[in-house]
Order: sequence, then C-alpha cells, then structure tokens
Amino acid sequence: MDNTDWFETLREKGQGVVDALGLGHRPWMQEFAQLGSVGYAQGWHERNGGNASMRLTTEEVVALRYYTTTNQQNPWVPLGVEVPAMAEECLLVTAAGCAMERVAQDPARFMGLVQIDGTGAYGRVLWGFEGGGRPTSELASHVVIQGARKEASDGASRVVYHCHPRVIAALGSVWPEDKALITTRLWKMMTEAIMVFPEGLGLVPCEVPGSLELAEATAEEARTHRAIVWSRHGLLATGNSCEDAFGLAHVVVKAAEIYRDACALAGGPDLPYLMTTAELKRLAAGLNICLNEACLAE
Ligand code: 2HA
Ligand code: ZN
Repeated sequence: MDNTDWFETLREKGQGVVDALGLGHRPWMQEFAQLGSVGYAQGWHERNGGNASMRLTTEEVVALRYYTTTNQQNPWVPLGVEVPAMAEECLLVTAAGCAMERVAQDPARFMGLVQIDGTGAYGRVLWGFEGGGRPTSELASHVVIQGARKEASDGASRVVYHCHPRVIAALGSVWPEDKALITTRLWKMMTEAIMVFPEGLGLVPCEVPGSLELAEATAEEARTHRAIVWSRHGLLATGNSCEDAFGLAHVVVKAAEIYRDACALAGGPDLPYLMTTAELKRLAAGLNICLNEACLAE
C-alpha cells in the first residue's frame, strides 16, 4: 500500500482521524519544521527572528490535497512582487511572528502552505496558519529567491532558510559592504569554505526588513549565490533540501566565527598570518574548485 492508499483508508474513517495524525508527521514536513529547532539550538532565532520556505514537489502537493480542498476559496492576495518562475508553485512557509523553535511543536499553526497563481504575482493560503496566523513578513523575499534559485539550479533548489546568527550581524560593523572582500576573508579562514561556497557570498546592504527593496536586491544576488548576507540583519541560505540549506548556513557562520576569533586573537582585523590569495588559489586548484572571480579579493 503506498502512502496515498494509506491516506485514502484513513480518510474513509473520517477527516478527524486524518487531522489527528496530522500533516506535521510527514517526514518532509518535520524536516522543514525542525530547521527552526536546530537553528534555535545554535542561537540563531531569538524571539521571532528568522523564517523559512520550501517549494513542494508535485508528490508533496498531492499528499496535501485532503487538507487544501476546503481552502480553495481563499482570496488571492498580491505578493508585492511578480515572479513568473514561481507560477503555480506551492511554498510551505513559516508564520509571521512565530518563534522558530516552536514550529515543530505545532506545524499547522506556525507554518502554512501558500499557492502561487499562474502569473507569479498573487498567492493564497491553502493550509496552515491556524489561529489567525499569516505567512512570514519576508514572504516576498522568499518568493523571489525561490524563483531565482529554481532557475539557476534547473529546478533543484527548494529550500530558503533565513536566520540571525550574531556573528553575521556583528561583522556588519567591522567589515565594509563589499562581497568580494567578505567572501575572500571567509574563504581564507578554513579549507572547507571554498568547497561549500565556491561561488562566494551574496551581499545586500542594510535594508528595511520585510520590504520590497530588500526582496528585489536579494533576488539579484540569488541569481548567482546560494548564500546571501543581509547586512546588519542575518543570513539566507538556500539548498536542494533542508539539510543542504542548513549545512550551508552552518559553514558560513563557522567561517565567520573563525574570522571573529582570529581578529580577537590578533587584537584587530589585521591578521599577521592571513592566508595569501596565491595560497587560496593553490588550494582551490588542488581541490578542482573553480572560485568565482567576482568574489575574489586580496
Ligand atoms: O521573521 O527575521 O527578517 C522575522 C525576521 C525578519
Ligand atoms: Zn530576519
């Protein structure tokens, strides 16, 4: 019996049984919800900080169909952006104002499903946000990044994870808003960095959280970068799975922490034995990695 038959059987016994078992028990939903718990454990989600989205596969949308039929009448709401690449897609997103560490405890309340219309300019809620919730304030950014990454990855990229690691915000007061400089500093901190983000980090100067300006500037960076720093705010990491996106965030943050520690040990940002760019290039060549020249600085 495949999952659909199993669900069909449960449905015959009554919607209540299906609801009691709940969508939150689907492994892919749990994995998404747990982004909040693992990020919280890292200290990246103070109060309602951070949010996430996952573009669903056709199979996942089908698995949701019993839950969404009653919501087909929900109004289409303008997204504030128009992203044709996202037409007809369904995004699981965290709720506005929710504490990320609580998403896994009550998925139907702290996350929901947003269906995007055929133009990519409107969305409607098909499931979730129970108790009067609504999608994250950064929904426009999620839609544009999802669209840009979908196109850049031939449809493979599905997860956008946003968090507030303190070291990323702190470094905004220490380094210039220059993505080549920031990327190269982090590449030089540990050999893992060039393996995990050889295309470098995207950077968006400090912008109003939740604004369309932030979404649009982020879309531009997302075309060529899987991880983007929002200056004085936080980090966005994308990936083909939740594990992939979280792992990318983890490596970027670790490199930034090593930079912070090195500066602390050196008593300032002039690191006496900073890896040279020639050495960085030798490591990349030895690993068969093509570093993005646009992100390479001294
Ligand atoms: O959801 O992190 O950027 C709260 C935020 C806004
Ligand atoms: Zn944020």
